[in-house]
Amino acid sequence: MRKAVDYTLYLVTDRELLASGTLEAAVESAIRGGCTVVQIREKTASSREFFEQACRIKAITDAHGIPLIVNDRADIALAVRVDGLHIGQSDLPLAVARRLVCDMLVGVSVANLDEALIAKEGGADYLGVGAMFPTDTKKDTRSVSVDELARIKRETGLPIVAIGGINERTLPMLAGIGIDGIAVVSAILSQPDMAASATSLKTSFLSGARHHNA
Ligand code: TZP
Ligand code: MG
Repeated sequence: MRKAVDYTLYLVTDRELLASGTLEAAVESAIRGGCTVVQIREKTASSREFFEQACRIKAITDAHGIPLIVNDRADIALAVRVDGLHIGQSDLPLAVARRLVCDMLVGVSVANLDEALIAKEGGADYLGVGAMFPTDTKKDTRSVSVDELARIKRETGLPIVAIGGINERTLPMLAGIGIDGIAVVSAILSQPDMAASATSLKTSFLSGARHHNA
């Protein structure tokens, strides 16, 4: 049975954004502030480093009952026995990833409705849609309009998290779409008080973007 996930505040990790301290401490603070799901994203780590980092983060997410998702790497997701795998359009094909991880959650990054419908057809559990706004955190992003995000939510009915440049200033632009959550990196990890930033983002999201304007 796949875990039901609360996607409200989805933290994606990036060690390079930390001004000080460990990623474990940052994740702990973000969870204390209200993050509901964590994705570990490692773009430069060796397989061994990724594995060991994921094991350390899993000890924290498990202690708080928060689901942990691994980005890109089905082998690491299986080795660490996390709750989910997140893949993009250049990663393993969804059908192959699904075969490998069986009933683990599988999330797919999409940037338009066509990709979203293909991911739904292939059995994705949720979609990450972005980049919604300009971001320095990921260089090779495609941009997605708020209208396209709304179409993806409406036409797929899947749980949707918006990603890319989401912060207190941009969040109001997502109001009324009825998305399930926001995925953030710098709006938490680059902030001096990560727990307070998480709490404030969550409150703003729950008072606006989560709701659907008919
Ligand atoms: N995928 C699309 S945009 C992005 C990823 C991983 C980075 C989002 O980072 P930030 O700091 O929340 O803009
Ligand atoms: Mg990827």
